[in-house]
Amino acid sequence: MSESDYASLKAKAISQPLVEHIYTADPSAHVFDGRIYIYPSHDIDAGIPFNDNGDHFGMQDYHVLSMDAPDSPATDHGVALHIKDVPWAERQMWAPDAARKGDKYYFYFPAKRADGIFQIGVATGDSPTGPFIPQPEPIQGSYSIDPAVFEDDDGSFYLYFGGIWGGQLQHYRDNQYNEQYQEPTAGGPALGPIVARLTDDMLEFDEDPVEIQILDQQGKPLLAGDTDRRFFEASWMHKYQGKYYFSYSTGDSHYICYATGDSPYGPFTYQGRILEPVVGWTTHHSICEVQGKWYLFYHDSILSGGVTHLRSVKMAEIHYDSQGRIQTLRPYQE
Ligand code: FUB
Repeated sequence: MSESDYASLKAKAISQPLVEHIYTADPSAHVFDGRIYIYPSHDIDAGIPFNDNGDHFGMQDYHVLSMDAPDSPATDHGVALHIKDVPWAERQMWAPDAARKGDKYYFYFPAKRADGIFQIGVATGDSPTGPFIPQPEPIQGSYSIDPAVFEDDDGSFYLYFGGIWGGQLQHYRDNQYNEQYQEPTAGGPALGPIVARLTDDMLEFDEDPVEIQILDQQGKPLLAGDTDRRFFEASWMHKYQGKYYFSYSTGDSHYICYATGDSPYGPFTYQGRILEPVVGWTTHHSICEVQGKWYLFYHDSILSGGVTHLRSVKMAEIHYDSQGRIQTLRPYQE
């Protein structure tokens, strides 16, 4: 696409970047004490050539953004955690999330160890904007990418995670790593996201992680070849009118989809798309209620002129119909 194509898409975009002085992606949004806090990846050009493993996503630190209200400017609170301060991590700080329990904040993040394997770490702080102090080791039994933390109504916290291809989930079965394991063939059930309840201190898994099933309307697992609907990465969980809404990216088909269920462990039944494809290969989101309205936080690569690893976080209101179905957003007006 030419520069003028991007200019015209920018004009048609339903929302503009929340910040433009740095590139940000993978926004996980929460409201703490009435203020919106966004935990994004901090995209940089690390000079690493593009490949299918996503090595060009060479992020090294995290910033936290915050806003008074959906139409207010976003504040960048600076570096909240840097890879040089994480003893076990070597590179690629990908999509994070955060939670509050009591008066402490817990920041969950994936990164690669020196041997190239992704794990998930946790860092703690006294403020929603950090700084966050990392635990010396990753969460025991954690693997793959894209942690998303969800607090249920009974006060239990769950960590959802996983992503195929560069996120390495295809190399795991029953929580065991084997490089020989690959994505199932097209006619087999797709790999599901993983969930584990967290311990009371929020620092470990309280149980063995389990794979979540995403079913079609007939109750059959989505197939690996069903790339328009199967799970790829970018888990998110929210609750709406008592139902659990699990949402995710379909990766190589570039949709944000959702599935609903009656338990934080699923199974979840596929319902439809939340967001049509954005500019850039990746799509990643969170959903958060702010002042009685619901918002999708997402990203695209318009500001960088389509550079897939230089993205900008955005937000747009979403709407449910009377059946609890989420209306699909088109990120650029026709
Ligand atoms: O930002 C790096 C990776 O790109 C994330 O972990 C994925 O979800 C995708 O957005």
